[in-house]
Amino acid sequence: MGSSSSVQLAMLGLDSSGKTTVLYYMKFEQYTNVTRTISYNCETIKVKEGRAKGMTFKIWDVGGQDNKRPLWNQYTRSSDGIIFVVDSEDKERLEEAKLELIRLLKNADNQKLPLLVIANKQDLPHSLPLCEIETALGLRDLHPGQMWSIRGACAVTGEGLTEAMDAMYDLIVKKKTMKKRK
Ligand code: G3D
Ligand code: MG
Repeated sequence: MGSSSSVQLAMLGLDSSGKTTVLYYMKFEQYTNVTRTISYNCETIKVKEGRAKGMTFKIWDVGGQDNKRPLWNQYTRSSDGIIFVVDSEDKERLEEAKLELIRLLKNADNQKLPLLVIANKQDLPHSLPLCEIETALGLRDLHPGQMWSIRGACAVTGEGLTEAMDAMYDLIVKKKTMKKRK
């Protein structure tokens, strides 16, 4: 992928998982106090570090309240990848997050998109480790063709976000290479 490439990503997940905070940390490289997302936010982010350096990510951050979730497919339709954000401390809602992820990935078109799970809020004292979130979301049981990665992050300090976008970049490159071989 050329360093001037542009990719479009849909950032989804339950409300309050930290999607908008992640988006604005990536945009402004600092914590931004955000308000509740009513419909969506969209930002174009030029990556300054990591393997995706020089690339442009256009990220759609879509409201995660339950009445907004049916709209998710409208955003994934034109995307090159899906970022699914979860709150690593909210154990009660991990099951709900799993069900929404399964529902999203029932759509055959979405199975073709690389999936990056961001286990956000890793700074919180009772946050679950990545391996437990991986299990709780059933990532290993996804459709066999589904490409996925999981990374931990904290959208308040920005920790882990570069590595997360590196992982997304790697999946997109892998996908492109596989397509070319076919
Ligand atoms: P959403 O867009 O997914 O709905 P928001 O989520 O970005 O609006 O974040 C919801 C709340 O979680 C916000 O707090 C935000 O500051 C907080 N948050 C986001 N990411 C992190 C993180 O990594 N660690 C911690 N500790 N908090 C985080 P408020 O208090 O404004 O509701
Ligand atoms: Mg939001």
